[in-house]
Amino acid sequence: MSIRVAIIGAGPSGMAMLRAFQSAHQKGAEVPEFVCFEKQSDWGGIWNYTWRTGLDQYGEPVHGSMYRYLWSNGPKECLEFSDYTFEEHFGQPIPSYPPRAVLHDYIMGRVEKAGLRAHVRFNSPVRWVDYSEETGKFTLTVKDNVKDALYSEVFDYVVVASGHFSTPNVPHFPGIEMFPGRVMHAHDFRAADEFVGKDLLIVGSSYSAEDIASQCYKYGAKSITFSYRTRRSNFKWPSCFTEKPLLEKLDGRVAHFIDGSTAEVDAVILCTGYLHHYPFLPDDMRLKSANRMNPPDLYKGVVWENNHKLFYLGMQDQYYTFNMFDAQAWYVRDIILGRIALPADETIAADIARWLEKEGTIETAFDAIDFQTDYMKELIPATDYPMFDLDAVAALFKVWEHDKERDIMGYRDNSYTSIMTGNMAPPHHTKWLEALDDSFEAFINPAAVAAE
Ligand code: FAD
Ligand code: NA7
Repeated sequence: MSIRVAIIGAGPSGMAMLRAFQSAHQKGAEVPEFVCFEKQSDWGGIWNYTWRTGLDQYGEPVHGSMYRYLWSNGPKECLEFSDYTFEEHFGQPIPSYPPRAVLHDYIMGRVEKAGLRAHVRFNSPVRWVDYSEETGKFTLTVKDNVKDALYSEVFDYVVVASGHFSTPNVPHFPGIEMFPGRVMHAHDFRAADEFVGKDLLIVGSSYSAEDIASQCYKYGAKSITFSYRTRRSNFKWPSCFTEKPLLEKLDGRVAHFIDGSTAEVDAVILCTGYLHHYPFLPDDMRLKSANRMNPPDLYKGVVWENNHKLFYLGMQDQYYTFNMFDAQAWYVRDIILGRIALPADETIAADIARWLEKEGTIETAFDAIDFQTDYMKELIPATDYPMFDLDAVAALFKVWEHDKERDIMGYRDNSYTSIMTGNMAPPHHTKWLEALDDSFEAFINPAAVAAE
């Protein structure tokens, strides 16, 4: 029987794995049979917007955490594929901060062009993965949701690409059960419209908190009160924003904070992050991690230390995204193809320890950017993924951090030069704060939308 590879998830990471195999095949290499299992009815992962929350039509937990009006929160120039540029996809340079639908179109464009859809089994959540020491093979149990039937198949390698920003981390605060307004986690946030004219409490101080607060302000929320646990943000928020320390309790509509201050609010949005959650994996193969730059037990961030036929993609906290998933997928592909030989177990352990120690030295956002840049520098030269100027990407991430500090509501109006093509992005036709239509057409072809 030929070698078989199972990929769990057809989000950007799983799609990178598909593309990595196809790229090798295109260049004449013999590649194994690869099958991707995707629980949603389409690919694109978290970029595949769904209006649903809670459970989907088959009773599966809804994967999507993205909302309407989401625009990229980082410059597209930092995530561009080096083998498929934005210009190649759109036929022209486009502005630096596209809305979700535009980025979704871009990531799908590469795999559609490569004809990879046939490798994906949709509506197919992986329920369980077993590994047999005797045969050295994995057995995957999969649910075919359309046929409403379970089945099993055997594979030589498994690549876990199921994402880690989907299962909400939901802390409890005393009194929250009696709160008379809306309480939700960021995972279930879909549109800012319902919060027009409302006073909002947003718990958390990271990306989801800052972006959901910005969206709600943009679409007409009356006030935003942030509650941070560890650190307040560095941003200059509009005057209707307040930053408070940790929420202590809720008493009716009144939120009490640990410094003794209070605020009366209409709704609570918990932007308290996500759990690494792999309910289809047994303990000895399951990554247990917080959201961090260097998840444990993974050699080069991808190879499971105790079973070198099991891989994880995209499990790091992310500055780099799409091109990092590529770097990882190409690396994993080359291990499977026998182009990269894994060293002895002691060397693997020492390398994991080296990265762990390096992670311990991260103090600032710039340190984290440099850390992930160094990681990219280690992965890409090991494969034929087209190298690009990683120092330029790191520098751009730092410019982006400064742009946000300078103007949190206006940073998306900036334009940058593509590291891949050297071409400058045009400014968007409308300032982000005034751009209420986030559709693909309004962004790419506004003249046509205006003519309608
Ligand atoms: P995902 O996109 O989560 O895809 C995982 C896939 O696995 C999904 O399709 C899921 O259905 C499938 N799956 C899960 N479990 C199973 C199973 N048991 N069986 C079969 N299939 C399964 N990144 C950026 O670069 N720019 C941004 O602006 C940005 N904004 C973000 C905003 C939000 C709200 C969130 C949550 C994330 C954002 N990200 C952003 C980061 C985002 O996580 C990455 O861009 C990217 O989507 C990660 O890709 P992935 O394939 O690893 O995971
Ligand atoms: P992150 O970046 O993991 O941040 C989680 C936030 O939630 C962070 O501010 C945490 O504070 C806070 N948190 C976690 N638990 C608690 C409790 N118990 N109480 C109060 N605050 C808490 O997740 P995000 O959702 O912001 O971002 C994830 C991705 O989604 C990212 O890629 C974005 O682009 C979109 P801490 O600093 O740990 O004290």
